[in-house]
Amino acid sequence: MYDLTVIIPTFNEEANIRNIVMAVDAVFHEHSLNGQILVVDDNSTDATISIVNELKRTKENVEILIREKDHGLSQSVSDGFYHAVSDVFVVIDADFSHPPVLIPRMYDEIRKGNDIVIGSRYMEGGGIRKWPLKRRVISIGATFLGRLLFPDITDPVSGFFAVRKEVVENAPLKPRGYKILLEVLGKGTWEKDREIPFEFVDREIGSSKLKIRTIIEYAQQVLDITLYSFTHHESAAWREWKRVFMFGIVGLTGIVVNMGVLWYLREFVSLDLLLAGFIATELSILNNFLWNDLWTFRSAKGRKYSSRWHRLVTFNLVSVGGVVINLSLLYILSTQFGMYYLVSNMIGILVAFAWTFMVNRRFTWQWT
Ligand SMILES: Nc1nc2c(ncn2[C@@H]2O[C@H](COP(=O)(O)OP(=O)(O)O)[C@@H](O)[C@H]2O)c(=O)[nH]1
Ligand SMILES: [Mg+2]
Repeated sequence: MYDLTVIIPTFNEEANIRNIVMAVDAVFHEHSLNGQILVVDDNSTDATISIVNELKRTKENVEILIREKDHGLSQSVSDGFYHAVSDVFVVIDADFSHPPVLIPRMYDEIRKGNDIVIGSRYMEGGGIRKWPLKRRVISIGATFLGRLLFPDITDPVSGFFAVRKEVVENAPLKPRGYKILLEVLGKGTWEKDREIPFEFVDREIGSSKLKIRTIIEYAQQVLDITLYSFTHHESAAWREWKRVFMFGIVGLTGIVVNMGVLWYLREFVSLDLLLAGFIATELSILNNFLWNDLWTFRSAKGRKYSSRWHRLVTFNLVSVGGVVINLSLLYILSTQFGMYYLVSNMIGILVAFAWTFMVNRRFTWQWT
């Protein structure tokens, strides 16, 4: 039984495989770690397999798993989980895009009680070197989508991460495409995560295998995890969606308050329409604030560290911002882009909803 298993997925990596195995093994020695190295190869057509077999002769902690069907990076990593002989797994690329020197820190963080430790390119201190603009744009798009599910994780699609065996052991992973981490976050059983910044360096040798199909598969994967979270309320993504739904329900009660007050002020007080509208809006904002404060975000950190008045003022300002976004989109999309005004308004409402949710979550209630 090893302390940890470093899983290296490979496909035609003859130029890198020897160096990466040696580098990981050197890190093990330096930090007195009893580590296993598990190469999961998709039946490479170059010398990758023979090089690993040769390394195996002198290093008994090196293993290779050769896959013959269901070719794919995520599938390979997921197979690696089931073949590893330890309780902690670290996944790392073969092409030196991920620095092996961080492995001991990741392992430490797991031992300190984190379930998942992620090497992040997008947190402070992290970065990407030598990537063409196209790759950057695709990656930022993918990361943004992933963050909709896990807003507190800066790099939910990183290929460099450590995970405790129990997280993935019974998870119904449906591995496909490139983003195995997102699948682990979405379907795994975990509570605590930790991110460590690193600088991603694009490969010097060999070629990348990212294809258009990969992007389509990724969109399917995000959708699948979202649907999964709707029916598996113990999942991490549900923790977030639950709050979005609660926030939405509160928003609906706000509409009822708004309409009711407007009707009352017009019918029984005969107030000026604009004034009545203003009071109705303000009261509905107050209604929404109270329900969100007492229900949606009842266990938020911000409720301990800020006064209710402070939160109310922030919430009010964010709501006004939401109205401005809604009206601007209604106006711009209808007049500049010729969209049917009810459609522009619907888009405006959705964007304003997303804005008010995210900004209030972050600033009013300091949810993390
Ligand atoms: N087993 C397996 N490994 C793969 C596959 N595609 C890529 N890899 C490995 O996954 C890692 C990252 O792949 P790479 O092509 O460099 O992706 P990029 O860094 O995102 O451009 C490398 O170690 C590759 O050898 C695959 O289909 N199967
Ligand atoms: Mg690479």
